[in-house]
Amino acid sequence: MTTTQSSPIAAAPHPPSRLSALVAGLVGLLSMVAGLATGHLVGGFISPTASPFLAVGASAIDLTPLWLKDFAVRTFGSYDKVVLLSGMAVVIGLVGVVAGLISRRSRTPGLVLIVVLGVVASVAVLSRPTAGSFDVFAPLAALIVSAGVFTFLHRMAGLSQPRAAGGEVGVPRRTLLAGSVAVAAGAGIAAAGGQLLVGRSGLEASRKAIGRIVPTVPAPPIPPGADFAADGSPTFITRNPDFYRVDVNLTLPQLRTADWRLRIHGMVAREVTVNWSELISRPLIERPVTMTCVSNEVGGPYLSTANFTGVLLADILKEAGVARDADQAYTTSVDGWTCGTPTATLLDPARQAMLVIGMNGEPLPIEHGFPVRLLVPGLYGFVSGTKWITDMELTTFDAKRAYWLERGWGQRAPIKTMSRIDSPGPFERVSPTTPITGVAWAQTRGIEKVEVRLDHGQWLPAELSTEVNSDTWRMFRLRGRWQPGAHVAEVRATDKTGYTQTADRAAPIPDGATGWHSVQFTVQ
Ligand SMILES: Nc1nc2c(c(=O)[nH]1)N[C@H]1C(S)=C(S)[C@@H](COP(=O)(O)O)O[C@H]1N2
Ligand SMILES: [Mo]
Repeated sequence: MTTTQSSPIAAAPHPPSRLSALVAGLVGLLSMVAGLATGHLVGGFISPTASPFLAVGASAIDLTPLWLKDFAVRTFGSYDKVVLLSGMAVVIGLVGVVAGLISRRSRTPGLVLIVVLGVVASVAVLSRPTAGSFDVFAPLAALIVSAGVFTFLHRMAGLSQPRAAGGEVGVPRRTLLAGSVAVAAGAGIAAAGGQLLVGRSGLEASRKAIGRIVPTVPAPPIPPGADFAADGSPTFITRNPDFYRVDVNLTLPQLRTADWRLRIHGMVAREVTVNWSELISRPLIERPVTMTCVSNEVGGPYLSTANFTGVLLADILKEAGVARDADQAYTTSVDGWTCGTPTATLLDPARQAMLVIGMNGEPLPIEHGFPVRLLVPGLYGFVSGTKWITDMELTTFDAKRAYWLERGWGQRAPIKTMSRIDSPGPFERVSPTTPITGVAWAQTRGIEKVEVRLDHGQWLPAELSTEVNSDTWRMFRLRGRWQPGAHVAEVRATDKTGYTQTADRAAPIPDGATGWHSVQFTVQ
């Protein structure tokens, strides 16, 4: 009865004998891994550079001589960082094994080594250029967990050793093994969790680090008469969170400014590669542009307007020297999505195609293509709006087929002259004096006239909002006194070439919907 041990660890009667090298090494390795994983997780919550693992890696990069960096980039290409981090993991793992091996009799030497490493990691974290004082909690957590796990596993390992004297074992080997597996699993979960958080916040940090986008040539202020939002039209500028979003992505590409490059190659006289700092050192033009998706149904929501800031693409293409017969600019985003744009459109100075870095004064939101996207006024997004753009090949339409062309959509897709009623909404009950408002668009041509008719009667010219430029939408408003009862309102726009939008209904596929938008409503 009295020999029953409820807590074998606390009741160990003798100091443990020497640990086997294998067990000691494993104890050291696991405590190191547990500490680093914890530090990575805590760092994920604070800031990516607080992760002791990443901070040590970043310091290693800073301390690497240029020739070695060049060698790494040449040898490993874009995997250079993966190679660095894997190498570091191996070295740190080996140091952990050493911590175990020097502690086969007593825990003290291993604990001293762990504390020294904790101090080194803290120094690395705090010496990062963007370090905040909270960052030190990550290496501190790493140190505490590492020392704790080391103490715990070392004690358990000691108790599981056969006694020199009697060969009696305090803790079954199974228990030690289970403890080790639990530590390894916990470390794996913590590291993965940290990686998730770091991935996200690292990107946000890269975006935040840009600050406000200051254009060299700011857009003129938007005139107060540019919308009839008070009467139910959209606001002239769409707020970034409200801007429509269309892409094929389940998860968003994680591309930092420091890692961004655009390679312009193919049928060019000189291949050009632009990186982030080169791009933003060029003149930055700000312009409001209305983007539209080809999949927008008549009356649909897939169009929005923002003040975009970017670099004029025609200038960069001139530097590259595009071959005369290269009729297609075939662009690819970092995740492999492709897009074909007529080269002539990109080279047309009047078109002002841009490599966009800013949207409404902010760095491009991640879901809209951070850090850089293509924007070509007047073309539907699927043939012009490459987000997360990293590659542009000058080629021909015969030679290469882009993502949506392969799936049945058109090859050339200029935005069609269209209009939409926003207020009254479908089947809304309104007062007799509620104005009929909405939006019309014919990017590059501009809107000349919008007409509304009620119950298939006379077309009535609507009032137009102040024009901002021909690449943006224009709001309309028709005031009147409507009879009580049910009505149907229809709208049609005429652009500045004199073309009036057709009543013929066409589906969005292959190159954009046509037809008049109509709304039924009731006057009370
Ligand atoms: N990389 C990438 N870029 C893309 C797409 C995409 O799926 N992937 N979709 C395109 C389409 S169809 C449109 S309409 C616009 C939409 O841009 P937005 O989401 O910023 O409004 O992006 C274009 N650029
Ligand atoms: Mo689109």
